[in-house]
Amino acid sequence: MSLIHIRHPQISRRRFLQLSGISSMSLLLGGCGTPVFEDLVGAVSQPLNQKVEKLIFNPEKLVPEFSFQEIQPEALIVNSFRSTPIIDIEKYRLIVDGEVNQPLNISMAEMQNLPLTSMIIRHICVEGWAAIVQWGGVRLRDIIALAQPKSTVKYAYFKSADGYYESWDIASALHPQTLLAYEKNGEPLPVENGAPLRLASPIKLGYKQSKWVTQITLTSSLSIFKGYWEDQGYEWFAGI
Ligand SMILES: Nc1nc2c(c(=O)[nH]1)N[C@H]1C(S)=C(S)[C@@H](COP(=O)(O)O)O[C@H]1N2
Ligand SMILES: [Mo]
Repeated sequence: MSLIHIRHPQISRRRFLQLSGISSMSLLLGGCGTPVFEDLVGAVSQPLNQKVEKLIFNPEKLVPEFSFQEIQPEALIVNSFRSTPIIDIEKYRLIVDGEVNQPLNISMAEMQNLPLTSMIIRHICVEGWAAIVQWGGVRLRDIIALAQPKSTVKYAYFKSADGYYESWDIASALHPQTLLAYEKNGEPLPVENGAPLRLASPIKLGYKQSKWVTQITLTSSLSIFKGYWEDQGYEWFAGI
């Protein structure tokens, strides 16, 4: 049983500045001045800011992970309901918006400078298959903390480049094992599996784990559209 491995466990403010690069951080700030800069750095060097902490109402029980030997490289079936989108990595940006104080626009280069977490978990698809997979990426809670959500936030909406969409309760989105993954089984994430960025989490069924995520919107209310499968009758919470 391995717990989550964090490659930069105690990331110092100075190290974070080096990793991010001040010039690229200005992109995170949307080109405006530096007063919020210290806040942004603080938000990642401590795992959560207080605003985010307030949003967590469930205990953060960690799901036990698997060992490296248990990975099943062939078992993860590509399950895409529309065609695989073509995404230009250089132009790709993850947008984080909604009820936040600091909307974000993050490139993959910036993403890869944030602390990397790796986990080995079981992916479960309701169509009757499962696979033990290693995912590497950034904790979604770190991205949410950077955006400085307002205390009204209860849900996260995920838009994907293939037209897929999903919504999650904020507690599940903030769970420490919910990642925005860009690696699969130690390799760069293949495009069929959702590159450049997909959700990966041991606490939700496969259809909640959006591939090719382009936009995350934090909101206080769910719309009548809850998710690609949910809107056809599948369960919304879909916890495991
Ligand atoms: N954007 C997008 N995300 C998606 C899907 C999809 O069709 N489009 N399929 C979902 C389903 S049902 C499953 S089981 C997993 C499959 O992930 P994989 O193709 O990497 O195995 O992706 C989920 N995320
Ligand atoms: Mo699935």
